[in-house]
Amino acid sequence: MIEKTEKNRKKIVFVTGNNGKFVEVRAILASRGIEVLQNKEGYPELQEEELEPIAASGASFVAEKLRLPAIVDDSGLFIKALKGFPGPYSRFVEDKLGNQKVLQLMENEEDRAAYFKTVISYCEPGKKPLLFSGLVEGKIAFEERGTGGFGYDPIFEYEGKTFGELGDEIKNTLSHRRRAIDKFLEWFDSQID
Ligand code: ITT
Repeated sequence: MIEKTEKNRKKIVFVTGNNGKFVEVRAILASRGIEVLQNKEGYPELQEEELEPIAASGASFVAEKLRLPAIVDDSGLFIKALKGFPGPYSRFVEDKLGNQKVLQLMENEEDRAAYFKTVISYCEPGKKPLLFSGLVEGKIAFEERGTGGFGYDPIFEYEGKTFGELGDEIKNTLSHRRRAIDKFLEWFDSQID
């Protein structure tokens, strides 16, 4: 059962080293009266082709370690013309190559289709991790545009604007992360009396 620290107020630990993610999740959950505490201690990430097992094992690890209910978020950008690359390797590719190199890989590709996916895993100590996923379809832009968001946002176009151009507030109404959190909230609300 979820800990209520005071009337209508709940706290969840979000284990992430990514401040962009943390700021988004904190904003979305704050609007629902949930306080999100960032923990940057990390967790061992499985090498898998899918985000789900990575998120599930991470949430389970941190819930046992902290002895607290915790969420982790594993996300990726999946580009159709590159057969889903960088997908689960998105962090590594952002660090080692960056947006400009990803755009170069896409230089001669007509098919710009791509999607962002987030898997949120929530776990309480001694319990199985739960999974909630969200996906948003878009296109890879031809150049970086916009200064909002983080990571791949300047090269991911949704209905003509990049996530970097949309700004955090609008991104948070329709993003992959928002869709995953909405599913989590639906479950979370059903657990509270
Ligand atoms: P944690 O595992 O500590 O949470 P991370 O940055 O390593 O942080 P991921 O592996 O889930 O997290 O992130 C995959 C990559 O995709 C990473 O480079 C992110 O910056 C990027 N990314 C994730 N969500 C994004 C979003 O909403 N917009 C743009 N880029 C995003």
